[in-house]
Amino acid sequence: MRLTKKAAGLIAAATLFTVVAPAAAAAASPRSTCYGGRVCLYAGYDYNRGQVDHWRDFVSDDSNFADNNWLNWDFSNSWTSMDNDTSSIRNRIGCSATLWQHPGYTGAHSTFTHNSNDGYLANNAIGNDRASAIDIWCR
Ligand SMILES: [Ca+2]
Ligand SMILES: [Ca+2]
Ligand SMILES: [Ca+2]
Repeated sequence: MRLTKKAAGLIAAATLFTVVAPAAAAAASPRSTCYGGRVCLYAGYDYNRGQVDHWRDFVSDDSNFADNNWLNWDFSNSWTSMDNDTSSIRNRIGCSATLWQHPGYTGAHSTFTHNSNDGYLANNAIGNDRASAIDIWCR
């Protein structure tokens, strides 16, 4: 006689995965996003893409950049002067903003309307690495 073995398998599919997406390391990305209510200036072309992320945002006029340092991506002080170093701009302040060549709002200048972006200031009147003041029309 032969015995037929029957294997009864019970598979308990206790496969319940609770996937908690880890908080994205937002701090690791450049500050190329400019939030509402600000004008954002960048030390490099193209909002610092692929470059050292020195940036700074403004909510009101600043007549002289000589006493402003760039911020790092994590908002820390870069200890690098932002005077004569702006290369691109995003405007989200809600009105136009003008960059000026010299402190006190004089010299060559370029105006950027609300919601505009310019990743290459070399072909603007203000030029590359020349801005020393910002005039925000509505503040
Ligand atoms: Ca620059
Ligand atoms: Ca330009
Ligand atoms: Ca200047």
